[in-house]
Amino acid sequence: MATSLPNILLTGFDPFGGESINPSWEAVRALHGRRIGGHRVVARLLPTEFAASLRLLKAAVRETAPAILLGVGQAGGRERLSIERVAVNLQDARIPDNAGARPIDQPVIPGGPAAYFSNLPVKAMLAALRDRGVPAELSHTAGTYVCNHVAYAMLHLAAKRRGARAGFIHIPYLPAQAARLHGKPSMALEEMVHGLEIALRVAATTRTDLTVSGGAID
Ligand code: PCA
Repeated sequence: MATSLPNILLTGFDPFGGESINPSWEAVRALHGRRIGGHRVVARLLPTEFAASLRLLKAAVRETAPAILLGVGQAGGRERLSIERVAVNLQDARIPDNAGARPIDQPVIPGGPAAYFSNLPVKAMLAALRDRGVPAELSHTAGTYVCNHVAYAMLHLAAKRRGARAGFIHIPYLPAQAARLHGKPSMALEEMVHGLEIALRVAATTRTDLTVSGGAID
């Protein structure tokens, strides 16, 4: 029965920084209700706000009791699906969030560890994306803005819930956004949705990650 499937909580953000669209919500909402790897996808919109995003995230976790949490956010300027490996316990906002808050050097969770690694099989996810021809990379920083904030909170929540796993993927601008900016890469929405579906399938069906190099020197 559909209702007995474990849930994947998949989140996207509303537009910020002067944009009128956020590719993360467009991509995420296309997967709402889908069955992937024996799990049911529940998509939720989070505001690009430090405080409210965590309130909504916690409520969504209580409501859906997810086995997997995957946050998705826009990283304008990146040219590939960017699988984040780490989130840090730091808020340092370059621009105010959508509520006007601009925290500087504040922790996401006071007293929490300095950082968490994603416990999703990030290298297997990357390999599957590349095999299927979707441009993807591992990233070692999710920044210090609202995406890192939500990624850190997801990993913190997953660490406290037995068996729960969490991660975060940054995605490029959509072509319509890049068309108004000079020299910025973009990716079609269908490609992003396809890529997220591949990544989620691997996450849902793979327990042990690949031991292959994914390191970076710079
Ligand atoms: N990207 C921002 C926050 C919301 C989003 O989609 C970030 O990378 O922090």
